[in-house]
Amino acid sequence: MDLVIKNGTIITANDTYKADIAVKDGKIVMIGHNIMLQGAEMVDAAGKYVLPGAIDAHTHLQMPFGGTTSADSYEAGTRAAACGGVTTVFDFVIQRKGQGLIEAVEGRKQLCDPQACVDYAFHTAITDLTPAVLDEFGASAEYGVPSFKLFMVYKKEGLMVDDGVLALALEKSKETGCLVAVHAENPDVIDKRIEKFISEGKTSAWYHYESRPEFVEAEADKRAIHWAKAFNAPLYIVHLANKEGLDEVTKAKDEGYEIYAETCPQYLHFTNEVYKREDGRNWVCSPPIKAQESQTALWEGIKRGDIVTVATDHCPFQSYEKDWGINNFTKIPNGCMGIENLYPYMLSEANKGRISFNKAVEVCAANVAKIFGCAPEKGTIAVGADADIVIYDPDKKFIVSKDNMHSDVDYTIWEDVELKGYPVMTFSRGKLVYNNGEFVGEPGWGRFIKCRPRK
Ligand code: DUC
Ligand code: ZN
Ligand code: ZN
Repeated sequence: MDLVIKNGTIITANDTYKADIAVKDGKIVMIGHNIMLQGAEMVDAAGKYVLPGAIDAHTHLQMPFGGTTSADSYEAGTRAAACGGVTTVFDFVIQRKGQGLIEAVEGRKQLCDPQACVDYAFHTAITDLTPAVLDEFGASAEYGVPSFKLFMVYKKEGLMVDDGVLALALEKSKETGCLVAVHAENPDVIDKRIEKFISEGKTSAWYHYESRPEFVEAEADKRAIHWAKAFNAPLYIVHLANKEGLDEVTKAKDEGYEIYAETCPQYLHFTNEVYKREDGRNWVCSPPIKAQESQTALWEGIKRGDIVTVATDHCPFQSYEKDWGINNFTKIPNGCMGIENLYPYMLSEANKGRISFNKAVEVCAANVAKIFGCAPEKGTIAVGADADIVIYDPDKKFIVSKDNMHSDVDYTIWEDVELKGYPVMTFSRGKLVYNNGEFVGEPGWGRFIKCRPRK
């Protein structure tokens, strides 16, 4: 036996109970009372909560974007993940024009493998849906990547696909047990609004929000849901940030369609007021953070179960890169950080009473594993599961600052946010990777997780 975690309160998506956990060869092998094993390392978790590691379903590590590359390498991003209790990271592979799906994934895997400090999996963002790529859906699923993202925006950046492609992908995903995810915003309306604001000299970060407000996202959510319904195909909407789109998700789910909505901590904590700040560019991401009404609706959506996952869209840039847009919001690289803040923030909200701890575990871990095909090994604490475990001190006070974060970025949008409770240890397959403020893992430890297609 390698490790015994004693006296803690175990919290999964469904249960809360006191028990000890025994770990061997990276797996949970026993859960019970008074487990005493010779030679095993003992961790006393009395007064602490013992949770499954979070799974960040949405990251963009070292991604070429916005005229640069996102600032966290695979090493820095997964190091920060470990320190925030995230033990599996789903990163986006961007398919280049003419590239095959598996070819694209293998290229990224080579980059990630020696760097990853926690386990990782991929979704592929399809930018060039040729007949050969469509035929590769099944093979990609067999390879371990059964989920694809389609950008309904970023036309000029060469990432966008049109509705025809979206419809084809949905139809094929249904046949092959894959899942299509969308970044939903309306590109034409955005482009015209940007043109107008720039011509009027309206160049501050506030006009990033104004160029893509609630209705721009809602229209695309509705359109994507329309196509998913037409093919009776499952659909996952990434980073949903607006109330009207969420209402459409609720309606479709009530009608029996398999529609999943994800939101992000930045949409749950901040409102569009941040874009009025002098440093508002630091919060520029797409879709932008919306008004209070949407934020309130997102929390209600989580409680009702219409938003099923919370993930980060972690895509940070250094402050000098954000500064490119001081005088023109269109020059700000889009993206925010959150990989180290996701679980501590959601657990803190649970600790403050907004949601239950079980709900926080459900949306940050259990549901992600189920939806993307890596349950029951990931996302829960159970015999046979990977020993991805977070020990959480509900009494620890923590104020976020760039100085106590572990990524490579020189600022954080979460600066000065006060959290009630904080992770004190993270285990990745039984190995201690974070201990009381310090990263103690190693690059290359993380493994590629092969996800399974849907039945
Ligand atoms: N949105 C961002 O803000 N950054 C990366 C990609 C995206 O869709
Ligand atoms: Zn996106
Ligand atoms: Zn994204």
